[in-house]
Amino acid sequence: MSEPSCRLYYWPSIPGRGEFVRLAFEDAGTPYVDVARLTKQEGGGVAAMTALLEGKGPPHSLLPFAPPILVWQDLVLAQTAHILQWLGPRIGLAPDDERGRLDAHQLQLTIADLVGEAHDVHHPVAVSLYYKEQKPEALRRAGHFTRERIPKFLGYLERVLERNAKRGAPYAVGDRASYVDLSLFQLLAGLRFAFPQAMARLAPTIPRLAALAEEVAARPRLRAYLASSRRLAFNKDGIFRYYPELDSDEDR
Ligand SMILES: N[C@@H](CCC(=O)N[C@@H](CS)C(=O)NCC(=O)O)C(=O)O
Repeated sequence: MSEPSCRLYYWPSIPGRGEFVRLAFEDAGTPYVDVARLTKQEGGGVAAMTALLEGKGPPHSLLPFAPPILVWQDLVLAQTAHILQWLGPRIGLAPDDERGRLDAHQLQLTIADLVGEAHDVHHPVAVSLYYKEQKPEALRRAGHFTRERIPKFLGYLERVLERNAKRGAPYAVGDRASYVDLSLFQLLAGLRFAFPQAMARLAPTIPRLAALAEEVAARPRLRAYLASSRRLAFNKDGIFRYYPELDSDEDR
């Protein structure tokens, strides 16, 4: 992509939804500016992101609701799947044909749904409350999430891979890796971090997803990125959080 670089605005201390966008840039080797992770002196920090959310972005651009936000020239895009739908074809990480691109977008939206549900496990009542203020509800939600929702979503995604494998490709869409495959890697990494027991139980049912995640992690640029300090670790502030009690085998 031509200069100037895209500017990504996302919370600086969590991988979160921003990571789905970072992975695409990193895999493509496309330069980008991770604005909120720069210092204030460098024109970054959370204040720069807040300014964008307050409408201080390029004139005539749509006001974004929440990060991640991508800015390129006077274009301001929010919503992770929407960002990737725009970015993917420009950096060689989307199918060439329209149908393939539509399929990729549909899968990315499905991934976004699961990401949202993973978040809601530790925040089932309100985003504005702490986890400890909604723990009984979280425990109840976690049981349903790990026993019903993760298997349903991942079972579906496994079947998608199985169908594409019949056409000879070990990817979600088309015959080469797309941003969806990178997102599937990140989704699995997050779920394994947050729900290790549930994911271990489920492992025999998702061999293709597991193999794809390994292949994605071994892609040369991503392998280097994952080993670098640019890659943020999962933690207790992000979307994928590990609370042992939410990953328990107990019936609730
Ligand atoms: N559907 C949006 C969700 C965006 C979102 O919820 N962003 C979070 C950070 S991961 C946020 O800061 N939300 C603020 C809020 O919902 O009030 C997407 O996929 O990008």
